[in-house]
Amino acid sequence: MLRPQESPTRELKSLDGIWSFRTDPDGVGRAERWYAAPLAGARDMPVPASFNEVVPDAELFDYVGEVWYQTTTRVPRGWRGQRVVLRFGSATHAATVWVGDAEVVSHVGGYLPFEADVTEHVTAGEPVTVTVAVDNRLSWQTIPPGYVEETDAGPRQRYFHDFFNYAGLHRPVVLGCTPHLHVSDVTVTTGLDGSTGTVGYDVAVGGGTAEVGVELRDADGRTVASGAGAPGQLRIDDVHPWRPGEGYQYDLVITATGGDEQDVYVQKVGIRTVEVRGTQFLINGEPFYFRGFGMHEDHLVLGKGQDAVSMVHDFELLRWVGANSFRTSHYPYSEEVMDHADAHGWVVIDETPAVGLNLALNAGGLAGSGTFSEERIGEETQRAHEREIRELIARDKNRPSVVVWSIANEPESDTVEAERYFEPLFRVAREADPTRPVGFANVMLAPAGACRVTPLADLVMINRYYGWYAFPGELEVARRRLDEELARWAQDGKPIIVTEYGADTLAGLHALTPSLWTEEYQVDLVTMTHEAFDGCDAVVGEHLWNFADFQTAAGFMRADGNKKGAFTRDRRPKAVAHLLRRRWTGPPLA
Ligand code: GCB
Repeated sequence: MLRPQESPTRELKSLDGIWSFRTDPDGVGRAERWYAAPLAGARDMPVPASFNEVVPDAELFDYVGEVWYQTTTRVPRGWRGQRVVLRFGSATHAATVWVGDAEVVSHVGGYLPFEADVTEHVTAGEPVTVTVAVDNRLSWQTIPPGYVEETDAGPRQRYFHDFFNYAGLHRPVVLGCTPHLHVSDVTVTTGLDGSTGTVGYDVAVGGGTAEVGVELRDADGRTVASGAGAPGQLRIDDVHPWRPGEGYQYDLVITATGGDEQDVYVQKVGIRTVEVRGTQFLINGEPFYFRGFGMHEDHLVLGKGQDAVSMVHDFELLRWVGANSFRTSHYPYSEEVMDHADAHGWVVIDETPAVGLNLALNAGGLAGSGTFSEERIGEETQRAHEREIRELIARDKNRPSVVVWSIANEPESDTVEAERYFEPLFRVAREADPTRPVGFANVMLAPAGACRVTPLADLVMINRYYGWYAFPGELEVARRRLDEELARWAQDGKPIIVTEYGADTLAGLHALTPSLWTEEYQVDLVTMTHEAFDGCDAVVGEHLWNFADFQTAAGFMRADGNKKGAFTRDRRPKAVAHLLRRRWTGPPLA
């Protein structure tokens, strides 16, 4: 799905700001046609943001069900005769949208965009009301999964992943116009051969047939190659590649012309290659070592709301600490984050929202029961998972920053059922994008030899908590076990990225003797872990868990959330951040 943009033929109007908002605990809004009139009893709610913490109200914080958002805007009068599209960056986890009293689109999946052609429901120059019912419920059929339990105090959402179920309109909402004949999609693939670069492109057009022409312009606006026809291949001499740390991008200016209409869409292109060769991970043919974090879209009050200040600040902290990469744990991040990564040379492991597919973890009373079964995670969930993979790749396929698709985090992976569940999903990912390696983050419960899903992957990605969940306080034993496990994985002959390691740490808690939760212990554990990585050639990456402390569901394992951050939730460095900075800004790692 194309990212909306302004171009010579396209305009955008942001619908971000204060919307009317109300909850619908009795689930009557649809029957009562709340979209057909101003929302009664509504309060103000900012968009984009999670709704959970904006109001100090425990019921809203833990609310389960549909909430309603409504805004009125005026369609620019210059849009007469144009195709008008309404687009949401995301709605967590499901949404139905009305324009006036016409239902225009429904979408399931909380972290990917969707849009509706609303041309026939709007009039240029006239006001229009947009109403959205957003459902934050997770079920056995959703990705991520969960279930709603009826308790004496009302419904409670249960889920198996370790981050708070923030919900709402988390990302920008825009109204845009294009000509009726329009560029509807483009796929680019890039190659490098010495100083020559190639850009393959395939353009799709909607609303009629068109002649397609493309021009590739460098960052100074000079045309360096051009072509005609919807699919084609461009050759660029003296190419300026996209590199980690230097997000050089060209503009592919696409022009579609048909009848008396013309559309222009500009696709950014970073020319780079990605390859797994033996135990190496190569970007532009050179070995790449991942330094960075698993992260979360998580901020005080904003929850998972996209916010430019927080986003740029987080990237500046990543830069300060010497990171070169991150994983979008455990769901696709906003397109604003991905644009920034492309433009500044961040290397990204792009993850679907398939987290919590493992009843051996965080499953309370269900613990240990079979995860993959028709009553729980069965074919319908698998179809939802497949859709998430397809939609993620459709959104991010042209992004140079994305070098790996991670199709799940810590699923059950040591059973025949798991292998059966995942085998077709790897195929889906590879069909949708034959150019990037595909993997998933393996859980400690399925070590080398026992994991039946990692053999399906192009690389080994493991989350390991030696010294924390395993051998807490016993760093010597932890080190031996970690060495042994890394050596076993190395025998697979694939690169290993340790996608999580770390320790919960309360900023400001100190001790002279090894003591869990202290800043010293986090430093000691991370030091021990790095020594193990440095002793294993197949390890090509280290992503500490987590970049910053983050909110979780309530539980006795968590102190106001997960505290494994290198930074606190308000982005102050813990001692470990300085350790990472010394390691990551020192001489390059092997
Ligand atoms: C994991 C999960 C991550 C958790 C983390 C932890 O393995 O992938 O979502 O937050 O462990 O801190 O327990």
